[in-house]
Amino acid sequence: MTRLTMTTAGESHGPGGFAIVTGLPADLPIDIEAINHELGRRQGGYGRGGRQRIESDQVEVLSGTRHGLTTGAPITLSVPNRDSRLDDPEQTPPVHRPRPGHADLAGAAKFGTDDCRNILERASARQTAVRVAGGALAGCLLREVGIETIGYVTAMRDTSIDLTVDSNNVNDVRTARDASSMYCPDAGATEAMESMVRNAKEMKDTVGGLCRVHVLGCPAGLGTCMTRLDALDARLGAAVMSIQAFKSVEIGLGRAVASHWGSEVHDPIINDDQGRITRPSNRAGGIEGGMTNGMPVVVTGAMKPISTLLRGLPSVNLKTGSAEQSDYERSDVCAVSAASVVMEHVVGFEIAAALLEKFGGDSMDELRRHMNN
Ligand code: EPS
Repeated sequence: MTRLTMTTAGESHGPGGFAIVTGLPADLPIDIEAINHELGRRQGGYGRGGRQRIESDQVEVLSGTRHGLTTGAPITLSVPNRDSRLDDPEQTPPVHRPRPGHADLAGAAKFGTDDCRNILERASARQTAVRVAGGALAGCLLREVGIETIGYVTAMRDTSIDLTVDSNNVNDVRTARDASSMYCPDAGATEAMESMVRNAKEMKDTVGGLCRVHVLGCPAGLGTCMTRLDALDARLGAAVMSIQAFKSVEIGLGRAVASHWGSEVHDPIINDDQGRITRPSNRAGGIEGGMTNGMPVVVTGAMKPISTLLRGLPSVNLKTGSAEQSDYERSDVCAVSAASVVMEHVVGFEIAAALLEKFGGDSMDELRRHMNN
């Protein structure tokens, strides 16, 4: 069996973002409209910059499908850039004054240059477009087997919401999220967050926040306790931390476990009225010992404020050595809403990978047979 993998390539102002996805079974229907819908959501959210008025992201599938179904071969995805101008020295000038918090300075040191342009072009969150495309592709598989993901913005500075999402309320939560300019399923919190973004813009500053993803319908036993790097929480952690600007990831209660007694943290194991084992709470966030336990998987990630500030931050010109404000590149004031879409899809991708590792199957029929067994 091939492990589900995704390799991406592309620069922010190059011809596009590209991904090769391997390991999906044959005969999976690919819902291009659903993938494009997620690409559209990723471009949205209050606080985004001018680039999103130029782009209109749409995926092109260049290999691995026929008549709308996967063949089992590697799938090549392309999300072309309209704002493609990488080789024009006037349009993409050198960047000598690194932005604190961005990849600029560390990348310049690593690659031995005083021009951060090559680094920022690859480090740019523009790359998340094709990652969303790959994640939404894996989402086609999840949907076929009854697994559902939902991601939203759960906090920004001193405003936060705390929701329990299950099969009874997931549709309402999604409707409320989709009605929110911040992708936050609470109208009051949305208003507060919008006003923070407005303030940030006025101050020529930026603002980050927390995103949360719930995965419903996961069978128990995805991931493993046997080889620790394959533990599902370890893999979800790596996936979420690989999103640009993410500085922490938590499963379930997360770091709050450190401030409670064991009896307040661990979810009791009880029989329901039909004698089936169930859990009355889900503080573990659906994962125990690196494996799903049958409860919804709940992952929260923190995105820092975007490191490109209109007013700049103290920096040093790498060419001259003089103290100057950091360079400004067109950017977003807040991209937390978009990040919630990215997070939903990188989490979904890892869940799909763990599902295929447990059940396997070269075709959808075979996967379903294995799951039914
Ligand atoms: C992004 C496109 C980029 C940035 C942003 C995300 O476009 P441009 O650099 O042309 O304005 O707006 O990138 C970053 C936040 C970053 O750190 O590089 C996008 O499509 O999401």
